[in-house]
Amino acid sequence: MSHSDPGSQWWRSAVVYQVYPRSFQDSDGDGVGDIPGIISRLDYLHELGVDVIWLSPVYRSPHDDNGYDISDYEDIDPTFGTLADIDELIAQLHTRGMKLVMDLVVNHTSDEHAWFIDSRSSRDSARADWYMWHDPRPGAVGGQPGAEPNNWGSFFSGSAWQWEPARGQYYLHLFSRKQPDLNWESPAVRDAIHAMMNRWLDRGIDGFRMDVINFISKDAALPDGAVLETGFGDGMPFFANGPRLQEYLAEMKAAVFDGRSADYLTVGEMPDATPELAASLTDARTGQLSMIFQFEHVGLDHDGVKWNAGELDIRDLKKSFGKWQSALADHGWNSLYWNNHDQPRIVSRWGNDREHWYASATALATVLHLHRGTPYVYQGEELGMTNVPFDDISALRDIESVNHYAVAVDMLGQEPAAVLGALRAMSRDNARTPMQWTAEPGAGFTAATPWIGVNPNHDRVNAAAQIDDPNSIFAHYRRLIALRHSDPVVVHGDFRMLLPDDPSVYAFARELEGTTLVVVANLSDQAAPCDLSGDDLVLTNLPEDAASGVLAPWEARVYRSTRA
Ligand code: TEU
Repeated sequence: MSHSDPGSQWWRSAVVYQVYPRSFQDSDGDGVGDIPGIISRLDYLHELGVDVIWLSPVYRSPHDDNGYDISDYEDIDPTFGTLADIDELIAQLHTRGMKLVMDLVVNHTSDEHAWFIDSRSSRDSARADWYMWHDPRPGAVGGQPGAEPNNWGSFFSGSAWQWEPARGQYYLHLFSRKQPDLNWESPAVRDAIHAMMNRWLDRGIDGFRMDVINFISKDAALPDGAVLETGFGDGMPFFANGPRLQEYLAEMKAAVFDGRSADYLTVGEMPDATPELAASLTDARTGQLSMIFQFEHVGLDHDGVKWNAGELDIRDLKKSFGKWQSALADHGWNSLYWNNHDQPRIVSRWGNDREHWYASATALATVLHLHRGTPYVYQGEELGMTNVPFDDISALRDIESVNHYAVAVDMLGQEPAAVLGALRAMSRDNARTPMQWTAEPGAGFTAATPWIGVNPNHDRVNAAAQIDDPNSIFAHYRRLIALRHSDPVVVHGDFRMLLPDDPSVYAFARELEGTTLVVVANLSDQAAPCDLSGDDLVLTNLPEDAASGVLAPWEARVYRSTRA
């Protein structure tokens, strides 16, 4: 990523499409998606108009966390294909003028990575300090409850520490015990990661999405955190946005990107990042990343425990997005997303996937894509894919969901039906069911038994029913992407929030050199008064003529005005 010429930042006008490889397209009949399957669908993505694929991990992995537990960064897991397949994907994308961003998961590896096998073997091994090894609490007996170095809990339930008898020490795992955290204090760890990244760039990829990259610098004191309802401590204040984070990212930029003439897309996934940190990290003049994924908006409908999620007040959303737009307005850059493989489907979460499925999906898309920043489309979002009516815990696959159910029901004594209800609303599995290509059994994803069940509504919600329909959600996404590619105001225009206190209408303006776009969207099930408009109606999601002064439920409009 070069900062020498901000204009070279191609990713400011790009739209990124996230592919979750396990669920996108199966080509070899094993019920799991693969790289040849992705290649077979590139014309569909080119038709949609997206510029970049962000590919979730396809590296060798035991799949404890569906590939976010990597055992070899430089080989492809046989489930997904081979290195030759990834080279073909790169070539096929570049032939279409598209790009490939790979997932970089370097806060942790799999416990089956050669590095960890070496490190856990002995305190004197060549990689003894490559992971976060710590002695039991003073005076405690290692391996006994309460002897862990601190009280942090894992994101996937239980303690964040695992006892290793061979070393007489614990290792830290913020996620599953099969995902040990790397020790970024070690220059050898950083050098090995930089070398791996350089070899992937030399292979022809166009950037990285960096998994929980703001967790790589921990507070060396590893203090206990505030005790949560799980009974474990909240370590987030001590491992997120740590003291050496920007130093490590600057070192990575110098070692990997600066010496290259090309400009790369780098997006750091950063739970608990602040606008101030993001403004510094993404500053086109002095920053280290193109953009980050911040998590403030996807935390607005719950109290920090996503299983307690409730309704969203769009005034909170306007306040949050408005803050992030302002904070990064001068020299920074936002990412824009509703969905990814960790979030429930937006049309079910904040839209209305029953009475207003089409209108709410397209209204939410219009609001997001007309903000200043790079939009991300998660596979199936462009079709209005919905959450899944999981009827039993056995239908879920995600370690986070399965572990949560076990803790909530077996340890906390919560009602199974209530826990399943919370999973139906917020489980990551909602985003991970097979891509819905057709109405046939298997949804055109596979002819075999899929690794996770297909959403029963694929008979109605599928690509075949939409790609040739000008009034489909797919067609609306295609129009939004085309507008970004054709109108410089969408990419470069200043942002100004309007009607911040309106409980239903989300409205804002984008302005560039005398041209103004006004976006108005009624994000509610009731008609809403709104007299904002402009000279020309550029885009709308409802075919009826725009009645003045009132927005129908989930009606969205984009107007353009040009000052002489
Ligand atoms: O997610 C990190 C992260 O913040 C998630 O744990 C998120 O907070 C949670 O899923 C919300 O319930 C990244 C990857 O996107 C995720 O798929 C991995 O499980 C995780 O890191 C570990 O690699």
